Amino acid sequence: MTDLISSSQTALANWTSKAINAGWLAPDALTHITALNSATPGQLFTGPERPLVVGFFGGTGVGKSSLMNRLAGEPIARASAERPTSTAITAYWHSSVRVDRLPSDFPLEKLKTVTHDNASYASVLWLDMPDFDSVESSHRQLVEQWLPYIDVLVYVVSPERYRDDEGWRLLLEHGHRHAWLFVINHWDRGDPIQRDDFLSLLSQAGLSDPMVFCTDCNPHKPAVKDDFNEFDQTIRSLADQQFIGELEKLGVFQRLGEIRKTASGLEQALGDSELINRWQTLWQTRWAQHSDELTQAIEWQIPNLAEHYADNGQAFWSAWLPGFIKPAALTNTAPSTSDEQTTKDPQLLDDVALQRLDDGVAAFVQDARTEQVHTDALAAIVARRRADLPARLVQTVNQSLQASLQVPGEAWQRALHKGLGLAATLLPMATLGWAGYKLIAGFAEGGANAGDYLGVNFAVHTAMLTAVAWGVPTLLSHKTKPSRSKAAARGLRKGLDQALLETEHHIAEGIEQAGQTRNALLTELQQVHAAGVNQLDRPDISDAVKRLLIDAR
Ligand SMILES: Nc1nc2c(ncn2[C@@H]2O[C@H](COP(=O)(O)OP(=O)(O)O)[C@@H](O)[C@H]2O)c(=O)[nH]1
Ligand SMILES: [Mg+2]
Repeated sequence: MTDLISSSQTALANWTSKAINAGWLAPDALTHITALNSATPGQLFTGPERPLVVGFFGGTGVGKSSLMNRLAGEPIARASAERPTSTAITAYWHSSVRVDRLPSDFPLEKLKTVTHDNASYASVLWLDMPDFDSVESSHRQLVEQWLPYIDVLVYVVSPERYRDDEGWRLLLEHGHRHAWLFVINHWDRGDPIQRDDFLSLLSQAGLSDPMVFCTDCNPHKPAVKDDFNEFDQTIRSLADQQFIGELEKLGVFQRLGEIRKTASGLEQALGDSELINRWQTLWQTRWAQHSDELTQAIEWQIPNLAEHYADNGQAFWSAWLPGFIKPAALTNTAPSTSDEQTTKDPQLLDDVALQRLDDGVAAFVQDARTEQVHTDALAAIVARRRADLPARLVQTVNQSLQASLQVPGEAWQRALHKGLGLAATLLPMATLGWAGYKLIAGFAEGGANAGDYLGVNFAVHTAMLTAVAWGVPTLLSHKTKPSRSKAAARGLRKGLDQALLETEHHIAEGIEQAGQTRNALLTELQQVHAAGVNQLDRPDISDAVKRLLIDAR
């Protein structure tokens, strides 16, 4: 069972490291898991049977050591009016008990062991702990180190000091990890009203029917009538293997519960199932605003750019080749200083435009931070995608520009222009053909009316007609030639619209991708649970045990 705790803890730690590396959890998330103390009392012993581990815990001078001495029937623990009485843990156990698995980091110099041969207490291991409220912080450290190994905590108070803050803090913090018994010692000075008040405090802390014993352990005068014998009997009755087994199971269940609680805290740190949708909305809202600003930053350049690409012969001829406009001409990101011509070219994405692009993306990442979710994963994906954006934007605009320059004007304009161009070739040829026919036919008729096909008049008429047949369509063709700069401007605008839409999608895809990593991590966490914390059902607890537990279990 304890293997289940350590394997669950390791599996959760591995998962957490993965989530941290993926940028979905803050680097300190792992400390929550390493801070989990997964020890149980059973881990101190090797054998199948073990004693019940009972610890006395309470403030200075309340009489813990005196109580233990009284139970032992001999002065095993140092009890004294001097403060602090002890800096070590006094352990008292039967000589048959083997505590062979003490953790290696336990300070043995702070453990005083006393063995006995009292068979009626063979199944109890007593621990008298130093005062947790001592000025010495090492005392509290020692107490906290031992706490996970204790089944039953006997919280000893005095009639004057049962409202001890420090003890109460420990009770609330560690309460659900132990079974509890309560002793009001110094009962020779006690009053039943104090007992009732203490009971009501305990009930507020989650113990509705706690076992409280009032004792007088003053060794110097005979005890007043008290509950010492009942207390003694209760401990003996609890030191039963079934009860110990139940407590151990409960301890394992409770520690798995702590692992699960830590895990669910980490799970919540990944946000809820709507997180990605909200991020998408945030991005859309941001982009709606920033793409407008980016359009404005580019728009004023479009006439210049259109003029440049309409006139640029090289651009026109190389329009048939892929990548005819060097990216350097459209953006200043490529190193272009060596090329005089290129540096003078107008740029689609100048510094201002690039800054707008960055602002939009950065503003979104900032918006996403308001979600209380670690955004490193998102920021990294968005940054990678942001780096692609200028080249993608330029490519889309280029394609649109090329396409537009290849078909300038409207279809009818192009048809008319083409028709006129054809006419400028065909009509003069027809005219010359007609003149040639006249000449050959005249000769064939035997030279009569030679003036019709020879002579100055004929030549002048033919030349004039040919000139008109060529000149008129040529002129008209020239006049109807669709404007390349308009076509370029249209191509640039269309390309820009498309590129902005693509930019929105490119980042939205990144957000989706982040969401997929998140879902994969969550699925993996479910698998970690299935193999670990979900393996153990809550054990059945007898009423006798329930009475000693704080509700939180
Ligand atoms: N009057 C009275 N004195 C007690 C009682 N129990 C312990 N003492 C005395 O209180 C002092 C502190 O007791 P001790 O057991 O050392 O307290 P610890 O610090 O909680 O271990 C000692 O001088 C004891 O003799 C009690 O029930 N009544
Ligand atoms: Mg003591």
